[in-house]
Formats: sequence, structure tokens, C-alpha cells
Amino acid sequence: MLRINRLLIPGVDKKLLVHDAAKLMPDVSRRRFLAGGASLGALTLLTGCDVVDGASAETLLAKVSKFNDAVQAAIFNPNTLAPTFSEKDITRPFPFNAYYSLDEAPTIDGGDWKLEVSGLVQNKKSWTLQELTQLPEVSQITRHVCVEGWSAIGQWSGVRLRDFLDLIGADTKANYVWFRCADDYTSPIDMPTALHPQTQMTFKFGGDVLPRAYGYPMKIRIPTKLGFKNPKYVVSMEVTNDYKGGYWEDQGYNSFSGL
Ligand SMILES: Nc1nc2c(c(=O)[nH]1)N[C@H]1C(S)=C(S)[C@@H](COP(=O)(O)O)O[C@H]1N2
Ligand SMILES: [Mo]
Repeated sequence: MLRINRLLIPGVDKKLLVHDAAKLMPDVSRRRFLAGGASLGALTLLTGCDVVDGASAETLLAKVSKFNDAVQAAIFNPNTLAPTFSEKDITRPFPFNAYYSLDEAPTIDGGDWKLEVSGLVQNKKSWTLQELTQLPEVSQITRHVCVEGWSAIGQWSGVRLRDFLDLIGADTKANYVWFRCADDYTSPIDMPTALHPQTQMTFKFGGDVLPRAYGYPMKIRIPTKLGFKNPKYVVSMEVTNDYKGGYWEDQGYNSFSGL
């Protein structure tokens, strides 16, 4: 309570401040923030802002923007499932997307490929494709949403990331699982999302071996996140407390980017 009182900035209309802060939030977070009452107190708790020493409303708003990921993470219910669809809903052909054209996509030899495991895990052994595809398989038909303005429904099969993290003795209290890809693409996934039941280490698309276009031999499928948080051609995963950035994250996209 004390904290909230300290936040009151003389001469600033509280309602306007909350309104401006809400405007800085991505759509879904904003809707949930507004539905949750959108109070200055909620904003304080979500952002952890402590605007005492003569800070202005602008400072608070800058902090809101910076803490956007924390705001989203606080609003995101880690147990909410993404909608699933039926086979007839699958988008054909499914779009290819990357920061380059398809002919430049990595060509990986699945026989040589290994998934490197590092960081806060008990077992740092590398995994072959054969070993990984022997683990219990799950399947999903879900929607992929790209910030560039398209979405498509596909079917992905593979191993629950959560099960794999258990298997390697990952510290699931760590902040992130950070993925690196053969095309130097990177992306950090917050731990609650890594542990989400629909987050998948994907080896198949539409029931067949994952095509080169969609990330052969392995992509991470996360139906609760925007498309760019679904790394393809993954070569390593690191369990870490450090925020290591990512290809789009470093260009200003919010790392959380939940749907
Ligand atoms: N390695 C790698 N993964 C990536 C990308 C990329 O450029 N390289 N692009 C991302 C973006 S922005 C999208 S929308 C999806 C596209 O996946 P798709 O080709 O299966 O449709 O991959 C994501 N994962
Ligand atoms: Mo995307």
C-alpha cells in the first residue's frame, strides 16, 4: 500500500496515466489489464515501478514500455491452452517465413545433426535426431500467428518440451530456455512458456518428417506465442537465468509476445 501511495505524482491525472500505460501494452495484455480493473495499483504491481524521486509521468510510461515483458508475463496465465482445430482446417499450402528466402534456408543433414544442451541442466549430453524421435510423441493442430499479418493452421508432432526438460534435469526455476538455430537465429523462451503443455520440440509437420522449409530437423512449436517465438533449425538449447536476446527481440519486438 505504501508503495502505491508513493507512486502518486502531483499534477498527473491518474486515469490518464493508466490509459496511456495501457496504450503501450500489446492488444491481448491491454484487454486483460483493462478487464482486471486497470488501476494505478495494478500498474505499480505489474511494472515494479517506483517513481519517487521527482520522476515524471513520462518516466513511468517509459518504464511501462520497458517492463512490457514483465507486464505480459504477469498477466499471462501459464495454464491457458491455445485453441486446437481439426484436420479440415489445416492451411494448404502452409506459408514459409524467415528473414531470408526459402532457397537460403539451412540444409541440415539429420544424420550429423545434434541438439546441444547447456546451462542449468544436470545432463549436458547432446542428442541425436534418432534419440529424440524415440521419445513419446504428441501432436497438435493449432494456429500460427505472424506479426507480419498472416496466420495459418498446421499440424505439428514431437516431444513435449516440458518432458524433455524433466529428462535432462533442467532447473525449471531458471528464467529462460534460450534457443540457437543453424541460421544464427536466436530466441529466449520464458520458463512458464517452456513448461506449457502445448510447447513442443517438433520433428513432424502434417504427420511427415518436418520439411526443410519449416525447420528440419527440429523446430520449437509454441502455439501461445507469436510466430517469431517458434525457432526453426534449432541446434542448441540453453537453460539460463540471463536474458540473451534474440533475432527479432533485439530489433524491438517484445520478448514475451504472447497470444
Ligand atoms: N531459425 C529461424 N526460425 C524462425 C525464423 C527464422 O527466420 N529463422 N522466422 C520466424 C518467424 S517470424 C515465423 S512467422 C516462423 C515461420 O515459420 P514457418 O516457415 O513454419 O511458417 O518462423 C520463425 N522461426
Ligand atoms: Mo513471423
